[in-house]
Amino acid sequence: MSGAGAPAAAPVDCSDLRVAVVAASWHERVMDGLLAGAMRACADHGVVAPRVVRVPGSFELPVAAQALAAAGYDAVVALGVVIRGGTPHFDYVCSAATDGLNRVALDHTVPVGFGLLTCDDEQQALDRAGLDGSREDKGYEAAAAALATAKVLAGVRETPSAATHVDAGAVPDLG
Ligand code: DLZ
Repeated sequence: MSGAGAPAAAPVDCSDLRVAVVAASWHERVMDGLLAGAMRACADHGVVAPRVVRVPGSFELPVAAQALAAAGYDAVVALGVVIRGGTPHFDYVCSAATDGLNRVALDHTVPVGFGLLTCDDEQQALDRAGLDGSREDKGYEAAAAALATAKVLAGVRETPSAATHVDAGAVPDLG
């Protein structure tokens, strides 16, 4: 999967949202970049004092995300880096983290930003970490996606049946 095709969206005001970031601790330099990117996204969207929780590894991200969702946060951003080694361990950690985070989002109807890098080597991770010289800023992207989705969900809850958006390709209701 390449980063091409990502939407260019202006930050929306999220100053009314409670936001938590859960970050694993393996691969410190990459994690520092991801966490800084997520915090930059929160600031750009007006989030006040996002809560940051650290866990040991990416395998632990879902249980912490679940606790944060259950505690009432409107959006959770999950950050981690898993680097492929010589055994199938990589696949187990990646799929447990991915499936677990998705389950938290669906069970709690809370967006969980997916800032988990699953890389063949450290250079691939550095390229995506939002550091000087990185090509991409996945921590920022994951946080921005969670915040934008939280605003969408808030709008759905406020006006569950309103037709508030018709895009250019939509067929008008003539009835
Ligand atoms: C054990 C392990 C390994 C080998 N590699 C990584 C990694 O690259 N990134 C990461 O976030 N965590 C790794 N872990 C730790 C597991 O995620 C988990 O913390 C341990 O298996 C303990 O449950």
